[in-house]
Amino acid sequence: MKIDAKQIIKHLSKSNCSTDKNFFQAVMEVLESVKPIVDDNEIYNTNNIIQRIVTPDRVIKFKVAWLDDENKVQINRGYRVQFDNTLGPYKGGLRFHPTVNEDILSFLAFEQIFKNSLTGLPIGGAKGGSDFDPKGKSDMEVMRFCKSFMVELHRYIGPRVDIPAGDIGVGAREIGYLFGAYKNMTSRYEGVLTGKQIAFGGSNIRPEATGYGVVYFTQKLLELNNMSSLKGKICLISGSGNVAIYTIEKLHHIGAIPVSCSDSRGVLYDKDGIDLDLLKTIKKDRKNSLELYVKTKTKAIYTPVEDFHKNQNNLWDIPCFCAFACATQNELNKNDAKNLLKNGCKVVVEGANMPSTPKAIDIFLKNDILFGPAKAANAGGVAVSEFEMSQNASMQSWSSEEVDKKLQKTMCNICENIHQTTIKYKLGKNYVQAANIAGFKKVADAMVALGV
Ligand code: NDP
Ligand code: 2IT
Repeated sequence: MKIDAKQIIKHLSKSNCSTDKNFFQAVMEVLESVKPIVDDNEIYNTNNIIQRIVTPDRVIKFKVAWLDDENKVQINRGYRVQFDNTLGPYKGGLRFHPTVNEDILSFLAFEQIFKNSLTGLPIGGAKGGSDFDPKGKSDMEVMRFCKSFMVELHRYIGPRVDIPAGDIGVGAREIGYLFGAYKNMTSRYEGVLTGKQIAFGGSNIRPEATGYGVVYFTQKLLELNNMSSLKGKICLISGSGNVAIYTIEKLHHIGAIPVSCSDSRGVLYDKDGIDLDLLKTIKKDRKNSLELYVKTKTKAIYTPVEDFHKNQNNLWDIPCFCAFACATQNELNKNDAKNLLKNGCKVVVEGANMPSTPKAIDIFLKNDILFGPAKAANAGGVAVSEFEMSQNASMQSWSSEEVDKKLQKTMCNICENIHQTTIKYKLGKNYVQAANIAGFKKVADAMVALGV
């Protein structure tokens, strides 16, 4: 069977009413990547694997009505995209952000299938969330929203059915309120959400897992490519949320020099290395601007978004050895990629989901910048989520050391697996294609084995 990716997108467009720009971008990348194994494998054709894998099992959409602090009823949209449960129960985060819509969640749920496959753990792919914006809301408003959200969501999830977790705008606080609501509504104390606090069934190292995993993955990638380690190297990081902060923390642990971070309002550059305690204090309640940092560290430079391009402080203009994109989708474009190249960057790794545009990835691949794609590099978060599920199911709690060791092993295995895939399929250093092939093959073969 010959894949015609454009034809498949056309077919998908007909069955979707929204403009699915992000979803189609994610689908296109996977379909282009897996051509070599699908074109030569008739069994995938007989079983119509491509059409099946790009079509979500179900998209659940619901209304979330909640009371604000002035006792006014507010309405938001809630979603859960249960994309595929071939390898295990649906698994993936919840995102609360004003930009959330079906397109964004479909792309994230689709990516999650292959990421979860790469972990080697028994988990399928899903994503959910709401256009609710936790920013500027009181604690009680967030709690009431989470409760209303769970009133609807609890019908569709369960520890062997679908296990949500955090993502942008959903951290330990939101997971706590969501878990409390589920427990109260069902009278069941079970591992239905991951990213819980330790006191009520959370796993050690889950908050750190994605960021630490990104760095473990990068270290292995450098080793397999006979490149020098990150020690003493200048690193750029975008974002200043969960993934960015723990990427910075692990980079400090191993003696690298993380010099930047960012948020939706601006970019911070501290050539002496980001002061992590100060950053954590500023970002604790997710309200403050990074501008506060330069009040304490006067040599650091803060550039608000409005001033980008007026000077040289746009994040990806800063010279570095390695760049970690840890904020959001499509945050790193063609021009950013050119700037990184011009300034001698040797490695780019994706901590966020799909942060690089296809044109940016093209530039990395054509110019020998070693590129670690999101599906592989940021899988540490969901891997430790699965460890949390295991601990909950067996009523146990593993030590930080134990979880960290398992996380390191998982990230090294993922890197080794996609490295071997580049060799087997003669892909050079194209780890994007390798991650897609390795992630896809496991799901596709299982789909065939399970029948329709
Ligand atoms: P957080 O909510 O903790 O932090 C998100 C960060 O990204 C904030 O600094 C935020 O800035 C910034 N950001 C978000 N949207 C935008 C935007 N449109 N433009 C500029 N900056 C933006 O989320 P996480 O750190 O958890 O998630 C970051 C990325 O990592 C996402 O792509 C997520 O899907 C991915 N990811 C997360 C995992 C996890 O375990 N949490 C696991 C794997 C991937 P501001 O505060 O100003 O909005
Ligand atoms: O994108 C992701 O992998 C996550 N947001 C984490 C998902 C999870 O279930 O821990």
